[in-house]
Amino acid sequence: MGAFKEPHGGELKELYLPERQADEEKEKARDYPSWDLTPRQLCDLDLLMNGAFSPLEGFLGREDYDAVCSGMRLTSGVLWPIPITLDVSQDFADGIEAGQAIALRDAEGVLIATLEVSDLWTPDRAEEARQVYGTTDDNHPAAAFLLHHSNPVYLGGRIRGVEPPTYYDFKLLRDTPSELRGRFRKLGWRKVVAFQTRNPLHRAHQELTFRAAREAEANLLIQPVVGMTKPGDIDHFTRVRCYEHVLEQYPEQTTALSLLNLAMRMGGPREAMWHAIIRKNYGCTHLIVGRDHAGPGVDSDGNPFYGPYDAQELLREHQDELDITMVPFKNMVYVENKAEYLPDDEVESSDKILTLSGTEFRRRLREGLDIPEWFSYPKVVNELRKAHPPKHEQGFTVFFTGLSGSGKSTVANALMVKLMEDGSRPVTLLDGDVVRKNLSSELTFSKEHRDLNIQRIGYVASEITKNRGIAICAPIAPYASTRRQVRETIGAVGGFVEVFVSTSLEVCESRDRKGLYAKARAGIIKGFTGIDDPYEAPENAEIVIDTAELTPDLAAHRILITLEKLGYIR
Ligand code: PPS
Repeated sequence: MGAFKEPHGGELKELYLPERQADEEKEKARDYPSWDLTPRQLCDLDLLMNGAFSPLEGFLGREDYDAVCSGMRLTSGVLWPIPITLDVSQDFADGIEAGQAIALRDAEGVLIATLEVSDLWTPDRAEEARQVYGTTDDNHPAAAFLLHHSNPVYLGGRIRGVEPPTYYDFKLLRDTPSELRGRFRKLGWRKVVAFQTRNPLHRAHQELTFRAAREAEANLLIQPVVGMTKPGDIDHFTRVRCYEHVLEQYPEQTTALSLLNLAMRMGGPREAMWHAIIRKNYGCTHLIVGRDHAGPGVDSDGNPFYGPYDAQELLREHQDELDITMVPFKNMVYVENKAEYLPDDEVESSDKILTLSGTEFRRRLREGLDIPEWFSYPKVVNELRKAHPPKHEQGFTVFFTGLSGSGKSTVANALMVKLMEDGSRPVTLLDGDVVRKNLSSELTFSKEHRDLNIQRIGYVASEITKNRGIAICAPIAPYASTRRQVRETIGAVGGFVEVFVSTSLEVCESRDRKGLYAKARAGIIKGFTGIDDPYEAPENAEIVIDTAELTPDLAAHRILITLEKLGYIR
């Protein structure tokens, strides 16, 4: 069958052992040194074992690695653009020798595969970044990964697959290359155009993909990446629900959806080649390649890492050898007077074009504003709105900090009651004293324990915030760096508003409600904040309140007004 000619002149390399041998391997592996796979290694291993990375039969050995980095080919001469390597810690590598087998396990300790180590070496990872991605700039996700997060030693060798990693989500949409080839065969799809994506699809995408397939007289495979994409991308759960809605828009029997557990590198032209090889392995005959395919964004000087058409050019150069056809992505625009999408080179000068930039789309989504139907499908917009609610439906944390006796708890209580009266979301108060009695009951007031206490409060608050509730925290939190960490953690999942209760030490000490300042001055309590332990005042708190000047009621009211201004309440 012409359309299903095997890639690289060879067969699909599935690396799974037959069942009996897999059972024996599991037994043997009990005595092997065991490596816990990182999320990225698990994605790579999954696609190695299921044949998506054919003709690779394991993690690259040193010679293949050098050849791939410098010349985009394996030592056999076969094109392979991205080094697939197993990076391990120095400690782990110190106990390993070439010729030995190791166990590769997932985060829960399940044996996924064993590796017959043939090579063990310390690569020059900066050189790898330069050769493969053309940069060592930290803004490039793959270069930053190599320079700051990868492990220093690489192990190469053949893989013996024991069991595929378990994924509990969208099982019916996850296919191995042989499953997908089988489906194409069964459906009689001799030509298949693949579309790679890591973003939600809107109407323009539906139009361009369908047009690409029609022009190639082929069927269409939407194959989005659900492994690892660019940091900051929309989570794959939301995206896949969106893709399922978009699938309904294609004529029946023309288009399939299948998820790809790929860990993307954002490697531009080389990554486009890699995507083509993978799609070929999945039985596709064409791949749509857009402007700046798998682009990593801009470098620290604001310049793009790759030219917008570099990926298309590289793939065009190698498409015959790879035996997959590159289909350039057409820029589709909505022509209002014709009420349809057209490629921009087919637009006439009298046509009225409507556009909505990505930035404007995200702003409207964020602020709950109208998104026109010509731009996207209502069901898709609805999914995205659910995942990214406007600010007044997002969770947030109000984080009080200030000296003991500054009035944090009183104002925090008043604020809690007012927010409960408003009733928009559930409210939890994590007061310093109360936390110390429960969550942190075993902790002292040493620097380490205070940090741990604040980290615990931050963790609970971030969970509440993520789940769209309101967390009010009121510890002393005397150290700026710990507060910064908490701000970062919570800011990534919702709102964070810091309230500095700036009531002076003199006032706090004169109040001395619990008599603790007197004890601290007398040396009975050691390491008391403001007396013989530092309080680092915040420099960029959203709100500053001095309870010597404001009643708790007014203070809480001021915070409410700020929350309203910031858009968290209405
Ligand atoms: S911290 O630094 O954020 O972990 O402190 P926190 O958990 O908010 O606990 C502060 C309350 O503990 C009482 N207390 C002390 N505070 C400061 N320093 C020392 N050494 C200390 N020992 C006990 C004090 O009553 C604080 O209560 P508040 O509500 O802040 O007045």
